[in-house]
Amino acid sequence: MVLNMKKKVLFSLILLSTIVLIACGAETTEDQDEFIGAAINYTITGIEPGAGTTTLAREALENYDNLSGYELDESSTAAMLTALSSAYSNEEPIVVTGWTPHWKFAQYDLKFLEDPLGAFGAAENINTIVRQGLEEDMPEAYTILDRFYWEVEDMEEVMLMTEDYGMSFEEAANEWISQNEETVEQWTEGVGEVDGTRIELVSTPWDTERASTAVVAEVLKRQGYQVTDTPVDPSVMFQAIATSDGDASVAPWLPATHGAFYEEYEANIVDLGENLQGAKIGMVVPTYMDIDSIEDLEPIE
Ligand code: PBE
Repeated sequence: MVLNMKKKVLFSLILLSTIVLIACGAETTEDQDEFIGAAINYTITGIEPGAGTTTLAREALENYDNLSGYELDESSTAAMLTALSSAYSNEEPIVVTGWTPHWKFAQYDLKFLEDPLGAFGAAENINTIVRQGLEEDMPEAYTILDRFYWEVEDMEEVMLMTEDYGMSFEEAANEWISQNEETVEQWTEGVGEVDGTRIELVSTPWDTERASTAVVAEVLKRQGYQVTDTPVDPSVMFQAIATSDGDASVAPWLPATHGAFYEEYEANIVDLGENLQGAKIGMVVPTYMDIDSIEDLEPIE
C-alpha cells in the first residue's frame, strides 16, 4: 500500500515535469517577443535628454509602427548602465539606447538590434569642427586639429586606462601619448610652437569625447597652448563653435547622431572631417534575448 502511494507520487511528478517540458518546448520565438515588450513595460531605457542618440530614439518610437505607445526613459548614461547591469545579472530583458566605442560591449555580451528603417543611421564617424577664422588666427592649432585622426582601438585604450586603472582622462591621455609617439608626431610634424596662446575646446560629457578631447588638449599643451575644455550638450557645442564662443571640437558624431544639430549650424562652422571611423549607435540588448530587430518588439495590444 505504502509502495503504491510512492509510485503514484512518482508517476505524478514525472507526468508534471513532462507537461512542463512540453510547454517550454512549445514556446516559439514569437511568444518570447510578446513576453519581452510587456516584460520591459514597453519602455526603452534611454540616456540624457540632450544626447543625439535620444533625439534619434524619440524619432524611432514615432517611425516604427510596432513601437507606437512605447516610452523612452530619458535619464542619464549612468542610470542606463545601472539598469543594464542589474537586468544583465538577473538575465532579465532590457532594451537600451547604446553606442560603441563603449566598455559595456567588453563587460557584457550585447548586440545592436537591426534597424530596418535606419532610424539610427549606419556607421558613424566622429568629426573635428572649428570656428570660422581659426585657420588664420591659430594656424598651428588648426594644422594639428586638421591632422588629428585615430582608430577605435586607440580611443578604447584611453577609456580602458580610466576604467581599469582609475586614471584621470588627463593621465590616461599622457600615457597614451607616450606609448604612441609616432602617431602624435604625424599630427605635430613641422608645426611651430606657440607661447601660451589660449584655445578653447568644446566637448560633450561622454567618455568617448573625454578621451579624445584629453588627448588633443595634451598635444596642444605640449605645443605651448593654454587649453580649456568645456563639456556641454551636443546642441550647445555646435552653437558655441558657430558663434565663435569656442575654438574647436573633436566631439561631433555624424552623419546621424548629431545630424540635426550639424545642419542647423553647418553654414557657420568649419568641418575638418573625420577624426575616427567605425562608431555606431542604436538599440542594444543582451545576447540572451531572442530578438534581432527593433521590429521584433511586439506592439502594445
Ligand atoms: N553618445 C556618445 C553621444 C555622443 C557620444 C553617442 C551617447 C550622443 O550625443 O548621443
